Amino acid sequence: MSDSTYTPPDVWTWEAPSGGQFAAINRPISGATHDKDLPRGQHPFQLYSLATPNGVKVTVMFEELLAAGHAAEYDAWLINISEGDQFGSGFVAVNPNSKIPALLDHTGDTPLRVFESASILMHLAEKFGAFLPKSGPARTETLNWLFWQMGSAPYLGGGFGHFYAYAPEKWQYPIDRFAMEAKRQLDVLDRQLAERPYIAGDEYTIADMAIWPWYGQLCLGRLYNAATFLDVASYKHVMAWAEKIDARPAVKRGRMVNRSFGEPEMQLHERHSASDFETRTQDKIGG
Ligand SMILES: N[C@@H](CCC(=O)N[C@@H](CS)C(=O)NCC(=O)O)C(=O)O
Repeated sequence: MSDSTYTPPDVWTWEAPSGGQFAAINRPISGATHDKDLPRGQHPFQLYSLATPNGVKVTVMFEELLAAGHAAEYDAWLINISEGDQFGSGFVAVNPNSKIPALLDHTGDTPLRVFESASILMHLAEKFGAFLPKSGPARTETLNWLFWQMGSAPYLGGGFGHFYAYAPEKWQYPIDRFAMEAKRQLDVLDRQLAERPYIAGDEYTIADMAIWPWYGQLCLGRLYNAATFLDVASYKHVMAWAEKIDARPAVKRGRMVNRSFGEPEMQLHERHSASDFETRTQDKIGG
């Protein structure tokens, strides 16, 4: 695998896991591996997720909506992707792509499935008329950056993060390739944030909520332990924006929901009510 003389066969076949973190859950076919219904709570929105950057986008959005007074009460259920929960039949019915986050919206006559984090953010923003300008250039600019995030973050996560932090060995070629791209993306953001307080302009929007969990948390030293390697301190405007968003109470709560790793006081495995942040974190309930 690390042999530079490797010659790809005519037809790739799935053999032994390729090694590295997550190798056990990677497979070249889609669909359910086992029957498992999803739980349902009492609120109109049922979220099935995990506090990775893609999951945090949506829990931050819910907590921001609630903080702004919208009726966005939700139940958040933990999907443990390292144990294969995303391949259960109930989850696959909500997201055939088997990735968190996935949402069931029960506010209509029939449950509506919403998957892909940007689709969930847009769905909620439009439903509540919040964090996305309704029309005009400001709306377009917000969507520009929302979709920039969807296209760019796989180079940071699946590219840089995978080869820098998770691959079984360190190979210079992919680390150079993706460090270069991650730094170029940070520079794109830095130039944008030099001119305005939030990504898309004067307002905090779903574009900030999508980009911060990846690039903001990278700058805050929470992703891949790569802050020094990528010299994130040199992106001063991204850094200041990252800290400003990190200070929002709803962002702190959003980071805690469906978190099953890290400090016990920051872990709220399931969220069913606002009081859970005071009473149901892992330091309180243990286990
Ligand atoms: N483009 C998707 C990406 C979602 C995604 O990659 N989720 C990861 C966790 S961050 C996942 O569920 N991985 C499980 C797997 O690959 O089996 C989105 O933004 O919702």
